[in-house]
Order: sequence, then C-alpha cells, then structure tokens
Amino acid sequence: MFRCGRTVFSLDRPLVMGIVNVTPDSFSDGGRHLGPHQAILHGLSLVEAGADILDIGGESTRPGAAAVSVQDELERVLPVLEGLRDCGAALSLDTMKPEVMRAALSLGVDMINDVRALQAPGALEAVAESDCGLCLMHMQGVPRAMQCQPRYQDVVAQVSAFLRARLDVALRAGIARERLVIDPGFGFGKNLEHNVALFQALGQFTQIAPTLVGVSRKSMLGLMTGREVGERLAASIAAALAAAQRGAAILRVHDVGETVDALKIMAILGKP
Ligand code: 7PM
Repeated sequence: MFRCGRTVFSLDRPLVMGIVNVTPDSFSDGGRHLGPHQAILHGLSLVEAGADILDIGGESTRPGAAAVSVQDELERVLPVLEGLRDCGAALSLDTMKPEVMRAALSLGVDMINDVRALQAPGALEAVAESDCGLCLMHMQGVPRAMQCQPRYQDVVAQVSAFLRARLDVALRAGIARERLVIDPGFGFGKNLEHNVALFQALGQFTQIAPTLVGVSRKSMLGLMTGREVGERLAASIAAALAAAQRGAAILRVHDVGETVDALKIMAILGKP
C-alpha cells in the first residue's frame, strides 16, 4: 500500500508517473514545456494517457545543472501545481528544498520526490506533519558534478544501505512506512555498469520498500542502444517492462500512453 496525500494506491499493479518539466533546460523535452500554461496542458495530456501520478519539477537535477533559487523554483512550480490540482492524478513535486516542499504541501501536493532523500536541513520537518507520499532517492555527489567519476566498492550494497538508513531516519521522524518509497537513482552518480548492477538487483530493493524506477530516455539506454535522446522510446518501454517484471511499484516515464499500453499487454500475456 502507498499512501500519497489524497490517494491510497494498493500497488497491485505498477503505477505510471508522468514527468512534467517546468525547467527551461530540461534535456529530454528541449524546453517544450517552458511556462506554466504549457506544463499544465502537458500534464493534462499525460493524465488522459493514463498517468496515475504527475511528477512536476522546477529545478533541474540533471548532471551538470546549475542550482535554482527558492524564489525561482516557486515561481515556476506553484502555478503548475494549482493548475493541475484537480486533474485526476496524484501530484508529485520533484524538489530538494524544504521551503518549496512547505509551500507545495500547503497547496495540497500529494507527494514529494526528493533526489536528496530529505537530507537538506529542515526537509524532514517540512514533510513530517503532512500526509504526503515520499520518494527517497540515492544520489552520489551533487547534480553539477555527480557524473564526473562515480565510484563504489559495491554499488548495490552501498545504495541499499543508504536507502535503508534514510528510511529509518524518516520512520523515526514519525513518517508512516506506507508513505515511503525508495529509488536507486539511475544515472545519479552512476556509470553504465553501476546502473545495470542496480537494475538487476531491483528485487533486493523491493524487499526494503516499494521501489520507484526512473530510466526513461536516460543516457544508460543511449549507451546500450547507440540512440540519441529523442530516439529512446523503444528502449524506455523495454526498460519499464523489465522494471515492472522485477517488481517496481512506480515507473517514472516521459511516454505515459506507450508505457500504459505496454503494461496492459504484459499484465495479460506476461502472466507466469
Ligand atoms: C537530465 C538528466 C534531465 C536526468 C533530467 C534527468 C529521477 C528523478 C530525475 C529518477 C526520481 C530525468 C532526470 N530522474 N526522480 N528525477 N528518480 N525519483 O530523466 O530517476 O527526468 S531527473
């Protein structure tokens, strides 16, 4: 079960989280969703396509990205949250800033997706009093430099130890277990070998907590297929299905309609 603000998901099938970028520098969308109006329309189209959750991000966490101020992030994101509040999907906000979390929660956001796993001072306190769902993600380093020389002794052991520790901290802060999902953070301070090892170990992560997987259009798929970012749809669908087969609870994707169709086929034809 996943308690996520206004919605309680049973997790009897993988949920599809559609990505709504409000950043002008988003690599995957080439800035197409610049501005609240465009982002709202895009979000509505993803709901129409079958998204269970919309993940709205106003601060780019991409490798090499520059930091965004609290004020800029709020200006980008709040109008989009307001415009999508009653869209029919749960609303997630992709942020690492406690001030942004608080403002979004007071607007009724259902979930906080934090690539820093609530390590920012004040982040735990900002979410503890609410009933929002939370995604705790692993990242090595900071977005600006994380892809420089990622190194691990044992990537699966280290990432799972980190996520267990953050889960414990959240539980001790009074956050109910049913509100928490974990995420190995594909591409966040990991090379291809690390990403593949983590993916193949998804079964271990799902034993810790419901697991979110975000690999849509990522460079790991580019490295495996030789495709540029605009040509990674088939690879993204295949990766989403592989994640679902390994027990992922939530699939974070750009191409919602295609992923929903693929999951429908797998639910019937892929039965053991
Ligand atoms: C450039 C590189 C732009 C990477 C955007 C990205 C995840 C996430 C992102 C993820 C969770 C993207 C990423 N990825 N949040 N936010 N898990 N929880 O492809 O894998 O959208 S940003």
